[in-house]
Amino acid sequence: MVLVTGEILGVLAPRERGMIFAHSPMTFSVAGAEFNAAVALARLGERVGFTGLVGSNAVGRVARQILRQEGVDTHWLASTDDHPSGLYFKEFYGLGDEPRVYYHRRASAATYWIPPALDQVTQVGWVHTTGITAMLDEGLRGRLVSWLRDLSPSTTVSLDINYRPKLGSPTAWQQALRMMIPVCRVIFGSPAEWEALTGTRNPKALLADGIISPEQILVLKDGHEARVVEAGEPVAMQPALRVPSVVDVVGAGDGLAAGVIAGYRQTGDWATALAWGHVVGAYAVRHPGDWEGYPTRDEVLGVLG
Ligand code: KDG
Repeated sequence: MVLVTGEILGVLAPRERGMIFAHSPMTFSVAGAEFNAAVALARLGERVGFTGLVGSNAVGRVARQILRQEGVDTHWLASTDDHPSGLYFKEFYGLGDEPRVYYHRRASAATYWIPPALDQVTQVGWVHTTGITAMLDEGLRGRLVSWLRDLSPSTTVSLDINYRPKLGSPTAWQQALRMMIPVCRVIFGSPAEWEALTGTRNPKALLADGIISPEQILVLKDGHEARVVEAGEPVAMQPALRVPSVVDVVGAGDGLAAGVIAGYRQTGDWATALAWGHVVGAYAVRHPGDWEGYPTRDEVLGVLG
């Protein structure tokens, strides 16, 4: 089983491209990088659970409904009346593919999450989280890092860096990653994220500088290709899929990570895992919403033939 942890947010996005203005018709959904990954993993046939804390507002209620509908185990998802779940606005405006995002998440329910006791996660073989969670709150980060450190050595821990400059300065991100990286085995990140946060995108330099260790696996991804690097050496590479047009890029990276995790767990082969990741990322960008367009396992296998 894969257990995913992080913050679940409400998402408000206008129905049409353009700036949000008075009386803009809006759609409401829930997302968050780790929520997205959990949905993708479930669609890909993994047994998945989500651990986190949601408010007892509409965000928490809808999140629980969606996770259950998608087949994600919500047994480890707690609710609180004391703090609301966070929200974000997504506004498609301007020339680029990336929307503008506005966060409303300070001191949200998620920052008060208490990790499950270790004897409740003995059947978990893989734990996935992202740098976003580590950046939300210092206390949360401390609890997360010590929980990850105390997990059984047979549990693989993966981290998607998910650099979001709005959540803190590069220095604050560097501090968070210095704590997170040593407790993770598989680290997803784009070459641009590594460069912004460490000064280099070269895996050998990351090793030489002691930022990563030889036992760690890097999944380097960008819009063009993805690579798996072990002990500084590339072990697999796959070019990204071409898509006719991009509708919404948000959630593509989470889907790619989930595709790689599910693909690796189900085939044991990194090149196949990257191919799965690209199909999930390609489906994601073709549909509005963070996670709504993720494919099922059968759809992934259908594309790959
Ligand atoms: O990767 C998708 C996330 O960016 C989105 O769901 C919101 O969690 C979020 C964040 O911090 O940007």
